[in-house]
Amino acid sequence: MRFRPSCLLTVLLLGLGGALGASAQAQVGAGADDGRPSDPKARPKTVRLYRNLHRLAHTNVLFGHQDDLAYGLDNGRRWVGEANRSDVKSVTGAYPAVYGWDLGHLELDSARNLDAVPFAKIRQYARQAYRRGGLNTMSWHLRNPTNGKSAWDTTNTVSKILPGGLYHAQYLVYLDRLADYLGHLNSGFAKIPVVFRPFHEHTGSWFWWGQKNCTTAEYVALWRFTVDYLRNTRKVHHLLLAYSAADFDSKEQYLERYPGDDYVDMMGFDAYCFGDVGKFRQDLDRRLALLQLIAAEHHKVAALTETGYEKLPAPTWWTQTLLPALSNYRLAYVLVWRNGRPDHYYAPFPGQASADDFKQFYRAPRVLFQDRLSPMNIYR
Ligand code: BMA
Repeated sequence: MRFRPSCLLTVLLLGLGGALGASAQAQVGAGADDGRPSDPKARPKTVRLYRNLHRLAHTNVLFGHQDDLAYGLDNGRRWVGEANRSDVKSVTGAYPAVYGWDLGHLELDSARNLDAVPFAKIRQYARQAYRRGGLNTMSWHLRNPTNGKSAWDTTNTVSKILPGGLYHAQYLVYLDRLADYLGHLNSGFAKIPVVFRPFHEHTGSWFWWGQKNCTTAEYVALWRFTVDYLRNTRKVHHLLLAYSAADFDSKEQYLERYPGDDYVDMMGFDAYCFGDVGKFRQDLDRRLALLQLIAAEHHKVAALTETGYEKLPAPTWWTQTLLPALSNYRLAYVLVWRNGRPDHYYAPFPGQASADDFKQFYRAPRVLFQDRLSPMNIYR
């Protein structure tokens, strides 16, 4: 649904009942900053999705989960690849609104991603999510093109894969595989719009594209080259580009490696809770406030692109920590990381300590899961 400030729409929105909070309804259409995506040739559904995300962020935040449909946990044991299963749905009755996937190892022409999810399955899941009216976002923990080691191999790399570099041809092989895959993400004749989030957490130094592992000019050149190649050489026009930092403490730091308004649609950051819940909340608030300001100045959509508290030991983390932070800012979505192992999960499953609190979080008017998002049709 696009939020045009018309009477008819107001009636429709009110008719949605609990779909939007009371304060949210009052704001619909007010001061909407609904620009076009940075790609001048963005496909119509991608353009409409972007407008709707801009508008929705005034009133709601979409809840997302990485690898939600691919696997999860059951009393601490793993389930993998069961049709229509989702830990988020097992607890709340609803699928998440945002589905995160990772394309790491696609560049190797591997059948499975770095977390063993088959790429053929990711395509099916993305299609299911899209048909339900959900949003797909894809990150890319791509291998180091200079030596084939992992994304966490911090050997000096970026200068060597840019045009003129010794490993540029190898990077093009990686990019072509990415473009082939994205180009075949479709539902009928329509390409499925994707929030693509490459070279993430770049203010940290744990990936080969991280802060200490390349210069600002190199990072920016890598981003621009990648986007130009996908758009101009490979004609991929169904992406919204997400620029997503790790920790940052100022606007200057956040923007230091910003590739420019023509290359970015969404601005976000990744932030995890590591036990000190109070500190997490403080840091999160400070960064969300900065992000909201920066995104508004650049007319971009803001999102909390990754968050979570591993193993969720605090039973009320959802309603007492995350929700109050989300409610204060304009964010299109928040995504928690994957339920990968009994010692590495970020969404509850039935019986998990925070499951009841997560049900309350699900009922918060501001937070949208798939059930309340679907009728809004973000692609229309
Ligand atoms: C990390 C962990 C890893 C995983 C990687 C990419 O945060 O979850 O186990 O391989 O993300 O999904």
